Amino acid sequence: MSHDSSSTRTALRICPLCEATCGLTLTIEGTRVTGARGDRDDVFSQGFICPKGASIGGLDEDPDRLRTPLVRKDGVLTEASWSEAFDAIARALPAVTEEHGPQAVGVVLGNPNVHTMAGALYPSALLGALRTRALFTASTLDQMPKHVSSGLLFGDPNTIPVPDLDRTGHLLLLGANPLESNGSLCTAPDFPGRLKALRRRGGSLTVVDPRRTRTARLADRHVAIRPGTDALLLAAVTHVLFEEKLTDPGVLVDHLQGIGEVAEAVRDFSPEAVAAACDVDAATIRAIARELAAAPTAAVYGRIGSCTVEHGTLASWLVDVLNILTGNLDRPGGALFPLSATARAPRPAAPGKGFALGRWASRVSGHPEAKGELPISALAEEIAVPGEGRIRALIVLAANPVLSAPDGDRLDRALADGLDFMVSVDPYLNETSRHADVVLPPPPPSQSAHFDFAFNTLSVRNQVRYTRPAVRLDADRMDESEILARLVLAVSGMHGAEPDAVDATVIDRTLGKTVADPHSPVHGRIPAELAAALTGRTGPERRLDLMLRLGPYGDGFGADPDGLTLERLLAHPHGIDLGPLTSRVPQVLATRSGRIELLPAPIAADLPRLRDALAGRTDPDALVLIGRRHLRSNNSWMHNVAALTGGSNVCTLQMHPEDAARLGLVDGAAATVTADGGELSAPVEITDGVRTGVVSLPHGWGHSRPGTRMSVAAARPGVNVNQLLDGTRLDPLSGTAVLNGIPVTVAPTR
Ligand SMILES: Nc1nc2c(c(=O)[nH]1)N[C@H]1C(S)=C(S)[C@@H](COP(=O)(O)OP(=O)(O)OC[C@H]3O[C@@H](n4cnc5c(=O)[nH]c(N)nc54)[C@H](O)[C@@H]3O)O[C@H]1N2
Ligand SMILES: Nc1nc2c(c(=O)[nH]1)N[C@H]1C(S)=C(S)[C@@H](COP(=O)(O)OP(=O)(O)OC[C@H]3O[C@@H](n4cnc5c(=O)[nH]c(N)nc54)[C@H](O)[C@@H]3O)O[C@H]1N2
Ligand code: SF4
Ligand SMILES: [Mo]
Repeated sequence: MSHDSSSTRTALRICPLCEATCGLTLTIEGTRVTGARGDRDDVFSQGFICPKGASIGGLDEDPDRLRTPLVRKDGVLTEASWSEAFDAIARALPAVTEEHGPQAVGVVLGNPNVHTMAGALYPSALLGALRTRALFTASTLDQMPKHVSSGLLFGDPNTIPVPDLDRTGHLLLLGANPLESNGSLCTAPDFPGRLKALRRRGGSLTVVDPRRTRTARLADRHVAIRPGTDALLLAAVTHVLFEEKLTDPGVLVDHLQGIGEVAEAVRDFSPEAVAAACDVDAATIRAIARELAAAPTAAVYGRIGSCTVEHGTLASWLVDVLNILTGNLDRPGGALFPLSATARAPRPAAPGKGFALGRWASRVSGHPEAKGELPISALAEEIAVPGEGRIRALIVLAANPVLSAPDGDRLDRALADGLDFMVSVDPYLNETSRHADVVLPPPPPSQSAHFDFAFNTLSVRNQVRYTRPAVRLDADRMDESEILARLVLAVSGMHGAEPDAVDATVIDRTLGKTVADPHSPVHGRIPAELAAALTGRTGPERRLDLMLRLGPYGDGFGADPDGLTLERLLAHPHGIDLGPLTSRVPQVLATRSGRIELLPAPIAADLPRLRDALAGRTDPDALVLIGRRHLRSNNSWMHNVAALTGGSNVCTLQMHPEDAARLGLVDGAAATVTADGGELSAPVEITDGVRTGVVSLPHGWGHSRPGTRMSVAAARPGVNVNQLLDGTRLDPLSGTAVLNGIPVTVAPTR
């Protein structure tokens, strides 16, 4: 690789900007990324690219991106050296734990942790070193309901089935808009093309969404449901399957328990009973059920609009209940469990430990933990409310909860006034990181290696790809893996040790366990010899090699000489295709019964709340608020790339013409929106793309706070939709914030 500053070359880089994980071919002049196109030879994405991927050069060289650490000196964030920054952390954080106990240090993990290698490899070591339960992540603004339903049904919260997009005959898609989001919990580069291919091969698509989205416009049937009522709709579809004797779980029947109980549980939810609440007529609901049952293969898939709602866990559960009852779970063309190259190698089916909820609770409001996390909606009160166990220091990795979580103003105040010490690992000085005492900036994507530990477990095809840094790390920057390893050392009393020590510890521990496992190909071998056999230039690469070799396709350190290793993967720069998804039940099940537990007790206990929702809303003029995503945006942090601003990517309040007329609002007028948590004013965009009774604002805007350094975003700040929430509306089983279906009033701004 040449680093001559005048030369032009290309390099491969897997795009980290959304879950589609497209392979990109970057054009590099000197050390600058001057262009990006889809890598036609990528085994998975085959040349697909979207406007965000094409603009990655602009993001990479954004002049507002921090280059050096910032350390607060006399109240002011000041450029500092890496050693000053880690010295400050090593002085402050262990002292907080020592004085106030481990729960006094909170950790916040944001979305980009699933898009970086560092975010996959180091947070568990960090949490282990801190011994804190004060963990808050973007999952409780997102997919936690799916983790909970999977944990309860299958015994493992990460055992999530994905729709077999390329082979299914029918897709029932709820609350997702992959034509803008490019898909989520379903990694599929060129999701739009795959939906069009479904139609071309004679399959059908039903989209349930209060808005007529670009995805809905591709559908055979678009159901403009009333927000927040998907669980009712799905319960009614389930009801019809039982009533009309359309259930047929097929070969799954030997691995199921609780079918009769589910039939009983949905008895009250007839299409006629839910029609008014959902604002979907009973005949349509029956048609949805019959189509699902009649399709040769089908998959039900729900995302944000079915998760971040009052009954998010129930809706997520019903999605898979329907896949199971129609015999589509675990069969080609249905919904299947991917098998990632870095997953644990499959072992013989056996009962597992099951999934427990609520093993502890949050201090102030007593919210139960889910998957070891507390609701991020409760972060502000856990800092602000005095008492034993209050959070006094915070480590924020790749998160911007001041904009992304409910009631940002309260959190903003809590971060400003309630903390003794805060660290942010973030490339930007933004609404959240401006409160930190130390900001540690990771390098731009071009200077980072990439492997999709998370998304390969959610991928519509088994495949494996790895890209090394496309550009050499600038001398004054630090790789994010090293940043996080040094952070682990700084909080463990090992400040100053070599960061590789963290990786070596993980490798030793993993090997120690694996050689003791009779099902492992390395059973009985000597850990030190195996560790010495690992290849890779860096700690993260050696860990990747370890996982690949012990994984389902691995060489097992020689047990299968044709198996996967890091070296073999490096020899395939466009990736290795590992074939279509295959059936994995019962081997994937980890419930205590060893079966799919169709009606878990926590779900049954939450059903009365759903029954209460049958009453629906009575005021015909009532409005509810929902969100939306734009193709050229990404949560709160991509509004600083000039190439992606403008066009349809705007922070407007979408409203149906009838509602606008009733309220005396014209297109472009300022409207004041009021809800539990506050009010804001946004320009109205009148469109019949959103149904009556519903208004929509995108999230991630509101870049108007002082002390940030995002000049492009600040020029078009928009408003923070989450300011309308007070943080009290949660899906109780998962602790996920209700972000869709919020009652609001709207009036012209005076
Ligand atoms: N109303 C409403 N609110 C929502 C949603 C909604 O639909 N409606 N969606 C929710 C969802 S699904 C999510 S996932 C959350 C996201 O919530 P967050 O994760 O809190 O928000 P992001 O905007 O993704 O912020 C990511 C942060 O990571 C930084 N970052 C970017 N790249 C890197 C990197 O490589 N390394 C590091 N260390 N940092 C990086 C960014 O600068 C930014 O500060 O928002 C949620 N909020
Ligand atoms: N361009 C872009 N891509 C992204 C992101 C981004 O911010 N921008 N964010 C990334 C992240 S973190 C995630 S989690 C994924 C999310 O990926 P998706 O789940 O596809 O996200 P959205 O595009 O928000 O689609 C949610 C849809 O739900 C609808 N909806 C709202 N309320 C309800 C309801 O009650 N019921 C039903 N049935 N529908 C409802 C909304 O109108 C919207 O069209 O996208 C990822 N990709
Ligand atoms: S679809 Fe997602 S992964 Fe693909 S280029 Fe666009 S942002 Fe990157
Ligand atoms: Mo998300």
